Amino acid sequence: MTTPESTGVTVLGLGAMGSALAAALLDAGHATTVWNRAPARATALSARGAAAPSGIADAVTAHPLVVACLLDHASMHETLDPVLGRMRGSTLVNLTTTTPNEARELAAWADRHGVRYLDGAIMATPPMIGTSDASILYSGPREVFDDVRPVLDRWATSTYDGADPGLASLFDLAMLSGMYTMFAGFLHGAAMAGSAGMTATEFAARATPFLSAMTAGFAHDAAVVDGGDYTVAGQQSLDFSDLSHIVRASEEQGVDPAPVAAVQALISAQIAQGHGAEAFARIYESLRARAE
Ligand code: FVH
Repeated sequence: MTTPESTGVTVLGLGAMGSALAAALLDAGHATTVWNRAPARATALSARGAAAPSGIADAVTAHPLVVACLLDHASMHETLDPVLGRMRGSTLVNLTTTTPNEARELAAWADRHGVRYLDGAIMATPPMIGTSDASILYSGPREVFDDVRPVLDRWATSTYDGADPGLASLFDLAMLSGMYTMFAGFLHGAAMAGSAGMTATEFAARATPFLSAMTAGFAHDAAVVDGGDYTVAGQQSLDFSDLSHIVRASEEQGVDPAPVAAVQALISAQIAQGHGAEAFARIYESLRARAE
């Protein structure tokens, strides 16, 4: 399948993100068919020239390329189970957020129905779609990615992460895990400073330059982890990194120490195993142990 501008695309799911994806396709001149469970959400796109059949079967058979951007894994099955049998030979690009195993299950389900499946993970907000700030990760068969790439590139910088359909989701969720725990740490700090009357805005102004500078340490810790030697000289040791005083200070101020206590638990586990003199980055080994 080739995807020049004239290639039609069906978009299923017209929430904030699905609508942005469909609008970008219309902007680029693609014949676009849209479908949403609540039909009113198709009105604005229909006014811009999108076809909007009322039945899902008409939508998924309108074009050989179908893009889904629904709420979750369950809504994928709820929407497509009744019609997947009619999509044999089509390509399904799924941009719905799922876990890696849910993406793998959807890939096998599509394969059983003779549907080519590519999984995608959007690293952007709806207003970013169609701009150079947007990024979307993909995984699944390379030839499917290559075939539909001209359409994918309408939305964002497209990155191919490998044949395992779970990889796009895994790498997306890994980055979100880093982001959310970083924000939780910031908000915990804001609550500690707030216990003495500092506003969160004032704390943000002070914390942002410091925390931004600290991110330079990611590459350093990554090199230690990848090198597998936590004893290399010049590292901040786990003994030195003991955070029990921060946990205590938080409690003294009446602030829940949960985020920093979670880090302290990882440090304590490594010290208990006799690694106190080794680098802080060694907490990676405690986290990784759950996967083995
Ligand atoms: N919005 C964002 O910033 C993020 C960026 C990162 C990736 N996410 C994921 O994209 C998926 C869709 O997100 P969304 O922002 O478009 O979400 P909503 O605006 O809440 O729209 C949800 C759509 O899903 C439809 N839907 C929900 N349940 C069902 C169902 N059981 N059967 C069929 N469709 C369903 C819903 O339809 P309706 O309620 O209007 O009838 C909307 O079209 C999502 O995976 C994000 O994690 C976006």
